[in-house]
Amino acid sequence: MKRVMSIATSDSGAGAGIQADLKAFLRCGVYGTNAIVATTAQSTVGVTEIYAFPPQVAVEQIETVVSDIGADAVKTGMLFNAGIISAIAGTIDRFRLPNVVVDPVMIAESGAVLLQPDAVDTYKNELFPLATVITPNINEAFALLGEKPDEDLVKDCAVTLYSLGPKAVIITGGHTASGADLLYDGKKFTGIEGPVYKKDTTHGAGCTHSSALACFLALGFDIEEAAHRARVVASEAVLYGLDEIGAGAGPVHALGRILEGVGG
Ligand code: PXL
Repeated sequence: MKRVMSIATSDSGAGAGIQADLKAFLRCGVYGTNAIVATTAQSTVGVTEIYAFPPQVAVEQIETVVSDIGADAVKTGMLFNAGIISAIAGTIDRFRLPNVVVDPVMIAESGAVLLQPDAVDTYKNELFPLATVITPNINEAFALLGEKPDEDLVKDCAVTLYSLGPKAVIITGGHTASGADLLYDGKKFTGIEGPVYKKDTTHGAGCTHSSALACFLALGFDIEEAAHRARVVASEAVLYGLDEIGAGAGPVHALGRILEGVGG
């Protein structure tokens, strides 16, 4: 079985973060491992607290897991501060980890700040150059460049992000009019179309997408095919999302289609 590691933050409500990543890994048929860099006290309503671990805590989890289990791909999610990002980049580089998907999580749907502002440069200088794919949403893509989101300039934005060193950029479309993801691999732009479900159960959609992308790269698909497949997994997780869980935006349900008719 292929092995994929999530390097990210815990969501106690289990809709996003490490918990969403592990559910997506199961959905995609890989063995998931994790390094927890920080933890949130969080529900469907919002984030009440964030506690970041010292960077070495994450480094030791990666070293321990990789030297036994190994990894065919890794995804990074919420990394919260510059010290953690820098330590993760150094460890990914030291172990030459393959198929690195970087989801530069910055702000939760609820508005909570999930990345300290002074950490943006560390992403750009240290982690993006090691990435196979980076997967910002449109708000994150422009925020990384210190700009306001503008759907007319999204291709320029992708080109600028590509120049920072990843092999490809996917600007996810969940927050745009068309809903398509935009893939740029340094040569061409590809629109990754997929169904857009008018549902509020989007908490964890970005995490599910980047995790699924890492899985499909681990499974040997090229970036474009992996992007199409990840889009399907993320859209389905929203479609099957769980309105009945909590009072806020319900969590996605990555296993919804597979579990249809079972239990519940
Ligand atoms: O969806 C981005 C995200 C990632 N990681 C954690 C989160 C969130 C959004 O709320 O809480 C832990």
